[in-house]
Amino acid sequence: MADQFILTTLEGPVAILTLNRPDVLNALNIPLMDQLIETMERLDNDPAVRVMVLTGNDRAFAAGADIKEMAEASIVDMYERNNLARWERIKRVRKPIIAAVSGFCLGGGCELAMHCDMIVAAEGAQFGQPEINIGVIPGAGGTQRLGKAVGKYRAMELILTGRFFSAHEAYDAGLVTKVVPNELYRDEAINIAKQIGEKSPMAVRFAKEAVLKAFEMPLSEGLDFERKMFYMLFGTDDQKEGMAAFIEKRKAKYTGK
Ligand code: DAK
Repeated sequence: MADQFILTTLEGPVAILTLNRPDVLNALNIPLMDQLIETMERLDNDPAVRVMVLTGNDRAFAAGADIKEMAEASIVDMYERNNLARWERIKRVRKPIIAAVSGFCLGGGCELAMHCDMIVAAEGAQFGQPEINIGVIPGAGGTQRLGKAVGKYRAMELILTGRFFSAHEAYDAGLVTKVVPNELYRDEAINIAKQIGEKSPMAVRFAKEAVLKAFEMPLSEGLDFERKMFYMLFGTDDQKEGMAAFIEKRKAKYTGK
């Protein structure tokens, strides 16, 4: 049987995906990435799941792409592996994904966290884009997404020096949603996921899509997109239920219809 690089558990509407190559600090090799993407796509299509939490272990979320897998590769090897296509599929997952980060969150690991919609970090977590130290640059969006999160001048320093930075620095710079005591990172991510799991699933997915558009579209087009998504929700049972529940002073029960 193939190694199981992704462990999956369910807590109500929350699916928890755990990266599982602990011996190499969850270095992201191709088999792990393939399993991760297959798992995410399966859960994205499973109506019982409303939110995903992606985590590693206490020592590492992920210390980057697997350096040993690419050390001897040629340009053609890298091109034919077509890794970017794998990452594009993560970008297309419609349900929210919360990264629960402890320990090392480096290189491709940091980029993976940035593909998620929120990042909950243990206070001892260490972030970084250290690719410059091994003669390359970030290749899964780090040069673009880190700058969008923390601004050009901080991203430039972090990417050009490759230095590690703490969870608190990441939070202060806007990369991290929340910093919590070391023992609570997983619980807190699940706690946020459960809150989201109680909302209308269609509204949640539309909200995710609309927020992400802000990073890809000019403001006027983003506003137009938001307005259309807003109107479309009036075609759902959940909008009727949500507003009726408010008026009747009761808790809404969303069905995802
Ligand atoms: N790859 C492979 N193995 C790794 C690894 C990695 N990224 N990080 C750690 N390991 C392995 C170590 O080799 C070691 O294995 P053994 O020697 O025991 O067999 C084991 O994990 C434990 O690591 P250490 O012994 O080094 O542990 P320390 O506590 O001393 O140090 C460390 C921890 C995180 C500071 C250190 O391991 C380290 O610096 N790791 C490398 C961090 C790094 O440079 N990360 C960036 C890699 S480049 C792309 C998509 C993605 C990417 C590029 C393109 N496309 C879509 C095109 C991403 C690139 C990268 O992430």
